[in-house]
Amino acid sequence: MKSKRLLTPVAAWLSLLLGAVAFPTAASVITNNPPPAAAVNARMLRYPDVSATQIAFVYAGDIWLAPKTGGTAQRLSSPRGEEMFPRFSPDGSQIAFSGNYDGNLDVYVISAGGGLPRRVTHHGAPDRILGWYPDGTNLLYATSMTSQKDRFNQLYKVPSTGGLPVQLPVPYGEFGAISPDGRILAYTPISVDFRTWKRYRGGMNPDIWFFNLEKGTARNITHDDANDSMPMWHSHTLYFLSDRDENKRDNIWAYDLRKEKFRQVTFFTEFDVHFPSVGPTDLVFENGGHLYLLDLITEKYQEVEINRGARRDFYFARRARHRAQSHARIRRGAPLSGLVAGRQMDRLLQRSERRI
Ligand SMILES: [Ca+2]
Ligand SMILES: [Ca+2]
Repeated sequence: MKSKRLLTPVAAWLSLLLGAVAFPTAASVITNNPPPAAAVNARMLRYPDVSATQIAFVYAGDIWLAPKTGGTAQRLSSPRGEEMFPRFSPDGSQIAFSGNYDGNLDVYVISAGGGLPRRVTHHGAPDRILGWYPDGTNLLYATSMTSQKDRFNQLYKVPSTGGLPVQLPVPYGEFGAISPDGRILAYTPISVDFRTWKRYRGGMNPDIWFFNLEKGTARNITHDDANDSMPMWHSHTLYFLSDRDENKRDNIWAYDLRKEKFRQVTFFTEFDVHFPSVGPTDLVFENGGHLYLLDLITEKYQEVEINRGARRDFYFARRARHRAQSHARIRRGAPLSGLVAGRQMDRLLQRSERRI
């Protein structure tokens, strides 16, 4: 009995000791030995757009810029709020985006070269940027500010320099784009683009409509029970996203406006194409977390390689963010001053790069 009573406290003490030793050891493995850069999953590159020379995309809630040909990405925005849907102006000099800085989404415009963004919308409802008018001076966005219900959006036009928004004369709108001559709005009244549904065929799938802004007439273009969304104008072609192929996988499709015929452009079978956007000579989209660039002349596409240096930046960005923000002393209620943190963070990232 004596030995049994002795063994029990000794065993308990040993297990406590081992536990105390084991925890810091495990923690040190996690904090001091990050996985090699090649193993870091930096594929979450979302909501891209392309100009004549650059690709803008969102990673970890910030907007990044990379050369159109691939290479090292540079971070354009640093506030803690999430930015979405960067959209280049037609000349590529400015980027409109939606940012959530004080509890709801608003539209901002920032120079593609960096600096302070300019706030464009101010309503308490979420305002999701869709793109620029071809004139380069107005923006198209979707908002529920006058929907009287938050279950659907309507389309609005607003000057990129700010001002009173004007509602477009269609009852609902989720995604849309203005034709190069400014006469036709291509749009979807509803959307499943933020859903996780696969191979869905039902009443929530949108069709793409053409609304003639001069005549006030509307025409259903796609007439299909598949998802037809994200209309993008280029010359005499309307590109769009659709899961109308035999695999019911979202791919890029094209509608020839002169021949009035559809053709499939991309043929992904494993993952859906997400959130494509068109630029002057290319179309960019995300598939499986990677970015792809599609040449609008040849309609051939290839992955855009964001190089290892940038991927390392992404990894260290997670840890450097908090240190940089504390250096910058961002005041509550003034999150845009976080752009100052961007410069601090860049310096920390450079130091991190030198260490590895
Ligand atoms: Ca952000
Ligand atoms: Ca808003």
